[in-house]
Amino acid sequence: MLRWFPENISTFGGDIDGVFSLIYYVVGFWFLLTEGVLFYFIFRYRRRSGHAPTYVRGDRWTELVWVLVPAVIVLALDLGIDAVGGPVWARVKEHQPPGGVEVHVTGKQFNWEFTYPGPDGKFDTADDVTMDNELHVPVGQNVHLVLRSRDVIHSFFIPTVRLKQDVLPGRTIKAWFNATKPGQYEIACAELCGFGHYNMRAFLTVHDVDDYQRWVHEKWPAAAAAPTGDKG
Ligand SMILES: [Cu+2]
Repeated sequence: MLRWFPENISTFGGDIDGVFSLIYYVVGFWFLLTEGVLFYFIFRYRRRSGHAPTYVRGDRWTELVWVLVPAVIVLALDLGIDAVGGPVWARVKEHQPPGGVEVHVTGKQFNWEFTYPGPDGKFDTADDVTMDNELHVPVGQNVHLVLRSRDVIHSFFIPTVRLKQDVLPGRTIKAWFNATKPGQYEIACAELCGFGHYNMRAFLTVHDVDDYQRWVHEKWPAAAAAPTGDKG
């Protein structure tokens, strides 16, 4: 695994890192090899007195092989990466596991707004609770995000959760994660969205279960008695 990565605190983060590492090592190996061969050839076949240059037409099989063999290698490696990445994509992006909590996220120049359903457990009602730049979730539960933008394209990025999702005006996009470790983690906007983009920063707080109940009790007292585990 790559040591310079941020800490992983998400259930699917290991899978994402696995695909990233595979691509990193495959591309890194071939990059070094091909650049090495390129510089060797540049040196080996440099201009020297007494050596006339050869005109290469590229229409003989021995010459075509230099194109066709790499093409087959690239295709094979692509398919190999697809074979590993496909199931991870299906698990993380195409499927929403049941249960947990739901939070609506709105990107706007230049804040992230997080909306909770409030005491009645329903969205788009008068008691919804909205906070700027603070996402609070319980540890070990599925967190369902419903992402919207009020103005331009943003990208919702929690590095430690290995979640990055573009947020587009006019569209509603779902995402989810399940955090494995309490703590406070950074949320960023990963799409250049205007002059305040650099400052479009929020924090994810992952609470242990009791702590989350305490936080909910503070924010919307009527809901404190209700058990978590139901989707809002
Ligand atoms: Cu943004």
